[in-house]
Amino acid sequence: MRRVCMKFLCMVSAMFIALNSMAPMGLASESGKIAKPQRLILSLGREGDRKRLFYPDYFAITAGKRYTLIIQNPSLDIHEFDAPGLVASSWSSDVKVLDDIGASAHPIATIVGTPAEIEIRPGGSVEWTFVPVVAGRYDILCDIEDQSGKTHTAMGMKGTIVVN
Ligand SMILES: [Cu+2]
Repeated sequence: MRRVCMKFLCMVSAMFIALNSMAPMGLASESGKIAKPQRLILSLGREGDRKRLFYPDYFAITAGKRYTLIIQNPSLDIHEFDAPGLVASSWSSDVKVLDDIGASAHPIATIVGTPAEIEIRPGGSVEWTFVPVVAGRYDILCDIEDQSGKTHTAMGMKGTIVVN
């Protein structure tokens, strides 16, 4: 039993090391320069509203390609972007914190590495640059609770990112 556990642990840690240290494939273009990431926009609610929804609630992306997911909160409430499965199976470059939404936004912090959970206040945005490595279907959630004690996800704020 112990041996099996050790084997499993070794396997998991080898996968973790591989994910964290590998130079993601498919990044270099033929000229040798690193390809620009494809930009995707995810909105946490909509401007001025209190709906508990992601817009859009579905993305299909490709393993091995580099993406910048722009997560913005134009709504009146704080929201989260949680995608634990996707984060664990992706190579993360960095997370930029911006002071606004859209073209006038300026980065005020850059966190190098892997985001655990991203919480964004109204009027802010975050840009997560990553390469999905493992194909699969990953949930996106918002664990913020309303006064009722229900999470936003329980109220409908959920989505899916499919990695092909
Ligand atoms: Cu929320």
